[in-house]
Amino acid sequence: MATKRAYKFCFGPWNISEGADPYGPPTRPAQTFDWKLAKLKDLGFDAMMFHDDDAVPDLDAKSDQQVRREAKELKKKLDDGGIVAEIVAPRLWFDPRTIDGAYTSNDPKCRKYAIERSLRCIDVAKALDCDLIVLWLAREGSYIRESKNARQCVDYLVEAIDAMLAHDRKIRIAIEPKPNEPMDVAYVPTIGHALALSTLAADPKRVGCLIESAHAILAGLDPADEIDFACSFGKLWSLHLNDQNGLKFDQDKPFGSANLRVAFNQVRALERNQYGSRGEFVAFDVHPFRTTKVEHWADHLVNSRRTFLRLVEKARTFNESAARKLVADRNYAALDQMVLEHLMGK
Ligand code: XUL
Ligand code: MN
Repeated sequence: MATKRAYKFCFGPWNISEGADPYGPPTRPAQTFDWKLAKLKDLGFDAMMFHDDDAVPDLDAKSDQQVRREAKELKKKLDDGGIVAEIVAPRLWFDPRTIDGAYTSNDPKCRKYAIERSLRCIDVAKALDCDLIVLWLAREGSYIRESKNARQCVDYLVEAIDAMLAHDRKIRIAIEPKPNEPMDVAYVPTIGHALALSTLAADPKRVGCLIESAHAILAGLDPADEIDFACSFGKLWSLHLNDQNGLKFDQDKPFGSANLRVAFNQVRALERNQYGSRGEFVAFDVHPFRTTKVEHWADHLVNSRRTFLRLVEKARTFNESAARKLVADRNYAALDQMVLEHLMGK
């Protein structure tokens, strides 16, 4: 390996979650933002990712001036701790106005709200000195196919993206696709869709993507191939590593927890594309298990980073020339076993 790059890591306040699920209440007490930030620093992570209202709580109820002031106060707190804000994402799935979609709602007043909220999210990002906005298009899709016009919805999405690009000439947008949950069927389910959408934007150079391992798996894809695909276009600007055990609810398991080989191949793809060399971060969008005790609250983050770094070692010590010979000989049985032996420690 010619370059031995170091990676930079981050997570969001929502990744120290309290354990509630649709069937039961929290299993751990709520913690303050300051506690979470202190934890992030103690664990030696480099950056924090934010939703707009993680940065400025209850932002819809506040004036523009107040939002900017609180964002600046947060910036100072981050600076004091030597932590940067990696991304800011508009949370467009909680408000009653986003019940039937945000940018693609059938109601023009709701679409207007979604765009205005996104512009405020950009103001928050600017105050945090962050130029990357993440769009997880949570409710852009349908529960009932006939309820929306999907052709029209593509135009709505482009309109919203263009409004954001015009609001600030410096910001970039990374679309985070997910095929389902909360929607039955999402309009932007894969990286191919995200990148195709970017070509319709007013300034396609400023629209890229974020890959989340679990979301790719939910789309029936291999996240490593999604990484290579996005990197072929120079569009992988952020990353949510985690794991997912098959096609069910979005699990956000620790990285490598369900399928170590799929995790290995993601790391190999990141290595060959030199992910991180242009300042990109590795984020873990992972959650503690519901059963996790308070004293083990951040272990899923520490474990994900540890697994990632162990797999970087594995990728760097993989016998590439032996693998190439097996490929040339079309001896994929031996190649398959060689990968397993390598992962098992030989
Ligand atoms: C949802 C998800 C979100 C985004 C940020 O599945 O991954 O946490 O990463 O809005
Ligand atoms: Mn995510």
